[in-house]
Amino acid sequence: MKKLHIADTEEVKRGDVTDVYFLRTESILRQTHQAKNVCMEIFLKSFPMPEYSWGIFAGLEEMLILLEGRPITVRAIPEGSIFFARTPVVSIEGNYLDFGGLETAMLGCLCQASGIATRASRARIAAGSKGLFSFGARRMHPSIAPMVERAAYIGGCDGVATVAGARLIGEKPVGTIPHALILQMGDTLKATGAFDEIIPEDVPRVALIDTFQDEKFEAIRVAQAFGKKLSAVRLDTPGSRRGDFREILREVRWELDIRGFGHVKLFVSGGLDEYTILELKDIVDSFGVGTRMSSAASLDFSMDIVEIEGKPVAKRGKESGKKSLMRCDECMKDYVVPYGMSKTCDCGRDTKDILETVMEEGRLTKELPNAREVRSHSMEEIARLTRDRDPAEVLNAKPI
Ligand code: PCP
Repeated sequence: MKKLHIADTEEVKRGDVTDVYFLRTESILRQTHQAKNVCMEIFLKSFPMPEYSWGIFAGLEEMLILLEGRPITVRAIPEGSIFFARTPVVSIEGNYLDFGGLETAMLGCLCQASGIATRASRARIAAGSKGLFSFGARRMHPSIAPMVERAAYIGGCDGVATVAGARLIGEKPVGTIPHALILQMGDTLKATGAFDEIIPEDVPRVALIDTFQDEKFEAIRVAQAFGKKLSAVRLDTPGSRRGDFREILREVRWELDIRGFGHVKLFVSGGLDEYTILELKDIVDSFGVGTRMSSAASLDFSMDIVEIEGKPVAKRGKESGKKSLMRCDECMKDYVVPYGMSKTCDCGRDTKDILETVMEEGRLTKELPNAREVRSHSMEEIARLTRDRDPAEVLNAKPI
């Protein structure tokens, strides 16, 4: 059977996904016996958008899978942590020949996942306590869908849509009804009725109401037909009909409420991001976010030598020497200091080094947290960052 155009785990671990100049570097270092024991740091020079002032670190678990068994030591901030530009998120020590050739793959694990997790966290902050679901796997290569949805979940999604993504994070997949079902059955009520008859009872009954008719009248129709059984109506209204989407949603809410259907929630999808969520969150109960989350801008981490044989050295534009990243948990402020140095926060509190040793001589120093635990850590960090602050200000969004 033909293979998809992807590199499998073995090929990536073997170093096949590497820029060829690293292979050439390795052979030159071997033949000249010039390979050195180095300390390399991974950090982000700057965020891709001016609105971003922090990110959510993701992809560490996959990066460590690539490094397992190699005689190196890794310190990293915990997956799911908030991080800032120009702060080291990973520090690796060992002989360059034992890990240097994996730079391409290691950064690839971190850049894309952190980009998605960061965009998801922004949607999380915008949505507050409203439902937030990852609906964007269809916009990315199918082979990475589990990674994409794990990152979206870590960033703050309450659930994911693909079976493989849900399996990876240990949750049940979440979904409603596609237009394809309604179009083939010819009517929204018929399709919702068939769903209700055939799909197990523990799956919420969510009627998609933008296929044929005006959403207001379809909402009334399905609510009258299904009453208490109806959990929500989903509006995936196409751009050509969207007009003032907020007004449409407000009207649907009004019409449902005055007829005693206050229990029917509003579920929205299509073209959403943190900014549209901010505009709709006071009316909408759940958001399904696809493209803007799954294809979020990659965060361009780089990996640079900062020590050679224990002596500080770095290229121009990069501070040399092994570092500690001292965080004040109260202020969520970080201080980059020479490794092992203590630092008191400007607020007077102690700080602690959040670059924790996670791998020694190629073996994990502790069991890695599962996806749910990583997400919990991320939610705690976001809560600290956003405490007593307006979501729009945290997101550097235009005030609503
Ligand atoms: C899309 C599908 C996804 C939504 C929109 C993601 O609608 O419902 O869940 O949209 P986004 O990528 O713009 O955020 P359709 O493409 O109409 O698909 P379907 O009929 O299967 O719902």
